[in-house]
Amino acid sequence: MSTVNSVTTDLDAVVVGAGFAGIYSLQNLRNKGFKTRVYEAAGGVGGTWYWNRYPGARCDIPSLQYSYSFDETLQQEWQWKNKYSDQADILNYANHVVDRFDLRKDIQFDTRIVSAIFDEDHNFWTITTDAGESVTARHFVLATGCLSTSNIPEFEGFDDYQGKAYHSGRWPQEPVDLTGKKVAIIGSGSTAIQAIPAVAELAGHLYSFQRTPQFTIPQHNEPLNPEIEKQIKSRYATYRDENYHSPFAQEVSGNFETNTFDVSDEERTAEYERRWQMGGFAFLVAYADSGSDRVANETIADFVRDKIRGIVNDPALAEKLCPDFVYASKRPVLDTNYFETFNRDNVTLVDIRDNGIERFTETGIRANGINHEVDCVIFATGFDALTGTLNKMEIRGRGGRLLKDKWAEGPKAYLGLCAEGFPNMYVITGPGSPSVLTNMMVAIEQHVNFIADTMVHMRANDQTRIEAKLEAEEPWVAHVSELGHTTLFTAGANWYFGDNIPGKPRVFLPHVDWVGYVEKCEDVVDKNYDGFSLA
Ligand code: NA7
Repeated sequence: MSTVNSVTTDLDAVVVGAGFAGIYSLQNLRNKGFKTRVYEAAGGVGGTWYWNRYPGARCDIPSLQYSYSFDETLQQEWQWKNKYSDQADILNYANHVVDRFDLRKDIQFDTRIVSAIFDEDHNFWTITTDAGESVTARHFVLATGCLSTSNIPEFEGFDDYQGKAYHSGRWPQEPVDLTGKKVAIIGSGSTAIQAIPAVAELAGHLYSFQRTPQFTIPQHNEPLNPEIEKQIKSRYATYRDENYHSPFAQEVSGNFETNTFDVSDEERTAEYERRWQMGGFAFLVAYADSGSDRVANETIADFVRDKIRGIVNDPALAEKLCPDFVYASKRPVLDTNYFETFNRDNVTLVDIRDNGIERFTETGIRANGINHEVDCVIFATGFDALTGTLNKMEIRGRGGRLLKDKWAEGPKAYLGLCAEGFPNMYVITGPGSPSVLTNMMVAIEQHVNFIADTMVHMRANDQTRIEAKLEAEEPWVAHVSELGHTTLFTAGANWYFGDNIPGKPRVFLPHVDWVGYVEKCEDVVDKNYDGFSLA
């Protein structure tokens, strides 16, 4: 509880969201003596892993890395089954952490925050839930996730459709039986690429509605090798520290010295083959210029297209599955038997690249003049990334200004964490921070540590207000964009820019240089919160 300027707040901090960011915020802030409460719209913890229960849902970062590092005993004791964990195992882990640290009692479930209003005379937030309950807190922490607002495009005739329909990111809590059913999956991003092989095993027939074919490389998931586990756990803290200081905040065996055309064609192909067998995100850093030079990048694209032609039996179908954009200008995908699945008799690719979906009908989806009758449609159509969830809330900062209005032409936040005009408010892995271009667990821990340490600093110095300065925020936003444009992440239409949401301002949202970002945050603190005003 805080008492300043004769105002006592109910709480030191309100945290919105009980995914991995919210869970660690609660653990860390409570540990530092801050009275904290988490509000969560869902009926349980886990965030992304609570909602994304679609068949095949799996993390694309190895679990020995996609897990908390803040507690040595936790990381030593917890045993993962597989190299890459599925949704159920990750959710199980989230619940374990919550119970282990006795966090559940400070999480209010089934409660959505609808508004947060800042009192600039007394430096606190009044936060109101969908049940009309209001609470006051000095600090307001948005742990709402980067991909938490589903995108369901509008399709003509959808109201006529009589079958079932689910968005992957709002998958029902009760089991969905797809056995023997005719199923449509719309989309060909990470989600669809995970779901298609899993659903094909169950469904009577699966129709994959593909607008843009994707690059994907094998994940090569396997039971966790006990030797590797032992080796990592014998030096876990050091291993975490190495990853913390590595590009993308994870272990990637990158080649940062040699350029693509420094080696012969044969040598390069052998290297790509090695990386194909290795799986994971290994291609992105095959050579120093793979992610920045278009001609170099095209050699990766050619290699993957040849692989597709080698896997898919029908040559015409293989061509339809071949992507023609810059590799990694859409988020690279990892798969298990994705292209192989199109060799099955019960799978049909519906190529909607030219004409899109015409309309939904009572019985299914009409495309290319054909009505595909289905029992169930799965929208794997992505998310209003990074800003969607924040813009839905009524968040009013100084002068009653709405965050949504401040962000009308694109989100602006210093370090991708704090917005000018919105004191004592923090967006964990927000737009303008490395977020989705990293191992999210590491990015979350870094932001939460920054916030918790800032609050400790403020408490020690009798400060009740921290706010990003406009003169720091504006150059930061420009810097994130400029940096992005030095890479090929910006070389196409993608959700990093918000291209998937009609009307969304086109701004490149993630900061591409994790290592530089961490150094900047450390520098900000060393220089007594450079770019912030503290009062
Ligand atoms: P993505 O990567 O945004 O993929 C969405 C897919 O849905 C993509 O193939 C889109 O095609 C397709 N889409 C979107 N709207 C339509 C319409 N109107 N018609 C047909 N197809 C459409 O979302 P995911 O859930 O797969 O992955 C999101 C992230 O989650 C992922 O990057 C990981 O970080 C985890 P398009 O490419 O726009 O032509």
